[in-house]
Amino acid sequence: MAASARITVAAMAVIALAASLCWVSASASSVGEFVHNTISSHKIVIFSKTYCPYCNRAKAVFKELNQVPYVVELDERDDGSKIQDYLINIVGKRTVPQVFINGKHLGGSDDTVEAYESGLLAKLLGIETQAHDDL
Ligand SMILES: N[C@@H](CCC(=O)N[C@@H](CS)C(=O)NCC(=O)O)C(=O)O
Repeated sequence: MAASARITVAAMAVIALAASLCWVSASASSVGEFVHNTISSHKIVIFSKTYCPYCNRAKAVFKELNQVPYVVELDERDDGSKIQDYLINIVGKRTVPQVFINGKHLGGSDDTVEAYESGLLAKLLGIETQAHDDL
């Protein structure tokens, strides 16, 4: 192969590599943007999976409190796995559910039930509650 052809091939490889790095980074930042926008624009956010019993338990808490959370079902989205990976940066784990109240991380299902039972959740939501049902 002539020297000029080798240079052209090398240049094309560099351009392809740069383009793929840009694509990966744009896709990661759009996932991050989605996560942060979602958390900051809804009072209650649950990152969930439709078939997850722990997620159903967390959803039941909000139903009990007559609150309607904004639910992101990760198993119903093409970028669900990327969102779940991104959430590790914020919550330190890869399990669902992950619950956010007023932009702040509350925790998973156990944390949500605990906060419900202690009255902390009602306090965070600024609502009154009566006696708690076991969930
Ligand atoms: N103790 C955790 C349990 C959560 C959990 O184990 N969730 C399962 C789904 S039901 C999970 O995230 N598994 C890993 C995955 O789905 O990627 C909590 O209270 O949230």
